[in-house]
Amino acid sequence: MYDIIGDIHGHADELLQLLEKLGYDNSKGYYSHPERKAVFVGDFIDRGPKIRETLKIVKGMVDNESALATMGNHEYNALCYHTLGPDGIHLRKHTNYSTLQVKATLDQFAMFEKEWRDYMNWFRKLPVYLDLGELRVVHACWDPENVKEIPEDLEFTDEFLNELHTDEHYKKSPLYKAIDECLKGREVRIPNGYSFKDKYGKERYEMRVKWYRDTGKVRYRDYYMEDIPDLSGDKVDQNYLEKKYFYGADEKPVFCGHYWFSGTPEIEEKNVACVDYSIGKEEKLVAYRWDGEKELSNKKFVWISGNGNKN
Ligand SMILES: [Mn+2]
Repeated sequence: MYDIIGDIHGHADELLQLLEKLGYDNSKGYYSHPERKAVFVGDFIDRGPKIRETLKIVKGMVDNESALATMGNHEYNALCYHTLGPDGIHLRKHTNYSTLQVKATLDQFAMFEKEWRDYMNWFRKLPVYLDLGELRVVHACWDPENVKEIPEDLEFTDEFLNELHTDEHYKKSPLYKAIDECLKGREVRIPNGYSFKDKYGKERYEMRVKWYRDTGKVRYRDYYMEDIPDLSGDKVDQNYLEKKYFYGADEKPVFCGHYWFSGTPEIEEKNVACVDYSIGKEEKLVAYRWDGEKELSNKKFVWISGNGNKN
């Protein structure tokens, strides 16, 4: 059975505490559990104080088959940040914004360039999603149509990343959109000229949505990841949705990270749970202890509180 572990963002101390709480130990030279496997949802890097240690623990477990891992948008962004396009400019441009996001990682690897390159080569092979029979794991959003678009043996080589950034693919091909939604979630245009400011203070006209809510019934407050007070009580205007599909109640349980949730971990739906409760902001590093159940339960969350958390 599996323990699904949320976004770590360089918080290796809390990761070790969580693994110990879950009954994993280091007796084999990597963390393992006699009966269970961990599944990491990605976002190992950026922000936190111990990124190298985090990668060492996670990769050590994956290499020795005591864990599986999916790619997060931060690993993907790191690859693009370091990959040159045909014009000699990086695929992820080195703006103040993108550089701020990767600063902790760059600083901590400044003296360890080869080690960083080796980890990036490992990122290239991380799967975008994991379908484990009765259980699904993806960093941000599961949509069966997206999953079908993505080849199982996909590797994020320089060539492939460059191909994704050509006009033919970038922000428009089914493959690009499938990878983008798996890693970053579904975003929809906000109606009537409304916008909001993200956590970096950047003005956003598209909203991340709860892709497992019934788009025909839901109100904005239960669909949008951020509140827009003027829209909150209205039913979602389906004309603004590129896709009306949502992850239905009869689908297999799916786990994601990515959304910087706060407070006490709770399932999102009977078959959907997010395990990112913002250890990147010193809140909680969360796991879900899955024992094969089709209906998920709030009782199965296990977590470690970060320094910024008084709970
Ligand atoms: Mn993320």
